[in-house]
Amino acid sequence: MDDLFAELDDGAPQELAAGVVLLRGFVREQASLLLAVAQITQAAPFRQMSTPGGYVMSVEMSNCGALGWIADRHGYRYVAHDPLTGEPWPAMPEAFLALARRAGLEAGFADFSPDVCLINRYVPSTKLSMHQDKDEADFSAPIVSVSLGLPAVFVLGGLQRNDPSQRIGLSHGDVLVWGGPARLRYHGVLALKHGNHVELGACRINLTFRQAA
Ligand code: MD6
Ligand code: FE
Repeated sequence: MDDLFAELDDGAPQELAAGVVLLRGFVREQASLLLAVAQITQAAPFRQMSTPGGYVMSVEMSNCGALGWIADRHGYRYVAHDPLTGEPWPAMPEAFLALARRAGLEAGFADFSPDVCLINRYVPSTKLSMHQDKDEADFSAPIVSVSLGLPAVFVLGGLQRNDPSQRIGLSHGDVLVWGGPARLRYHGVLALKHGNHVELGACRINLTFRQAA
């Protein structure tokens, strides 16, 4: 698996496929991002959501921003209030917005203006099944995905569920930007391996920035 993480890392953006750009080690404010995640999830706690099909997702989720992504037995959608607390989602910290814009720009997407940050928490054996991100109003905006903590294997499929897939190792500080012709590609995350991250312990946090409205 190590070679998944071993691609040349000279700090330059790597276009892995049309519209998929990997920015290795792009995050330089890890500690403040993690502090903000702790504050956000104090107000809007991590929770496991249920799918319309009745499965409980193993990933724990929260959100910040004007909208938040939720799953429940009625479907998948964006809502302005946290159903757990009835309160608006916590505001998106300025540092989140700045990071997402900087990453979008670096990957060739100017004017990225996310209104949602979905926060995903993985512990060992947590996985995310193959899916498309298709609950947003406008697919012209990219998605910016920030990985923190334990490394994970991201599976990048095609536009059809059964298309061949490739695997991408994502480590602490890596950012994956994803848009244009790739915007509706299937993708998922393999079961997280056991490990201990110096800052996060046995945990991976993913921040997924989207323009939903
Ligand atoms: C994760 N990410 O990395 C889950 N979706 O934990 C996603 O589902 C995702 O990273 C669209 C684009 C990039 C992503
Ligand atoms: Fe996704």
